[in-house]
Amino acid sequence: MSNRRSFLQLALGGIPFLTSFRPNFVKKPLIVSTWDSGLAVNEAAWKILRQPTGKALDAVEAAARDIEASINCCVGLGGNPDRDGKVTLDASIMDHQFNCGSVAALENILHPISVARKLMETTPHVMLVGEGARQFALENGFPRESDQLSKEAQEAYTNWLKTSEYKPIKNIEQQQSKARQRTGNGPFAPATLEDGSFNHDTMGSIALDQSGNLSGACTTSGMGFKMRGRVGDSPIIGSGLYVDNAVGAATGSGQGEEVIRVCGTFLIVELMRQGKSPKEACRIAIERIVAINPEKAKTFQVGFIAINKNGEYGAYSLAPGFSYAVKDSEAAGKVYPAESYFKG
Ligand code: SD4
Repeated sequence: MSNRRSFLQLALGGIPFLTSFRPNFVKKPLIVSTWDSGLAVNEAAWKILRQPTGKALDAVEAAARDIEASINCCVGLGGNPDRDGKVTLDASIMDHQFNCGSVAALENILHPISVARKLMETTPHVMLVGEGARQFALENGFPRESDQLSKEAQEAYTNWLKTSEYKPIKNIEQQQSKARQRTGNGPFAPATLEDGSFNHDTMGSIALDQSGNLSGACTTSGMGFKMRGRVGDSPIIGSGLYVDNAVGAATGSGQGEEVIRVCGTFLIVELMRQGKSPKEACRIAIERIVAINPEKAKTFQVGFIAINKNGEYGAYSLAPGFSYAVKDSEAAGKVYPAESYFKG
């Protein structure tokens, strides 16, 4: 998809010597979001992007808010809790001028993405965590929501407690490697959920508005049944989300620890700066993760999406199953399966 041919290339029948020629023809507006659920959030964002003055920043925030307000395993207060039964949220947002804001391990607040934006716009800071993030949110008028888990999350947690046999044990972290050998996942966040699906569905959205500006947002409840206080890639600028308005934007979903290790989205934007297409850049970042430990790479999922300044987009994942949703001015929204490094 990243290699969508331009109008000029199509008109000339895709003459090979023109394939690297990039005419000054930018496809905008455009929004790309992770997973099939990106389809719905793109629609929420489109109400803003279709306006001539609609801002990509407002659009990606609207996309994130849309899913934060729904019940699903992996985003918002309805998501799966940590292993102590608390839902802790991570989110980040970045605009076309390197302004960025993020919150991590935030509890009881419905819209972490808007807290991240508030932080970005009203303070000199980039990131707040835990109790400080919640205090900031409450002081800024975000209502405090209850600790009650959603019905779905309560069921999943109850099941997880059974199979993991988790009981809070002092210094359990020191026993992790043993436990992991015994159960495969031990007290760590499991890579897969009970039904076999990967333990994530983070919503990352990247957009290009009609003024040609890029922005991105990423929001998640993180890996279900994670250790208390664990922070993934999603709120870390350059890992779960990065935007450089001169080049492009990238975000992703999957096992955050592995994305943090390679500064995944910063890497993708830098690769696009060097001339790689969005899809190639995502693929190279995935290969970088595989190269660290090819055997281990078979046990988890990471999926990246990217767009560039020309409105080209692409994605690539480690394992099959990652998908992404695209909405541009040409078509109704579409979901595409991402190509993956491992084929089965
Ligand atoms: C994390 N990247 O916390 C996230 C996981 C994810 O839905 O994709 N969650 O590591």
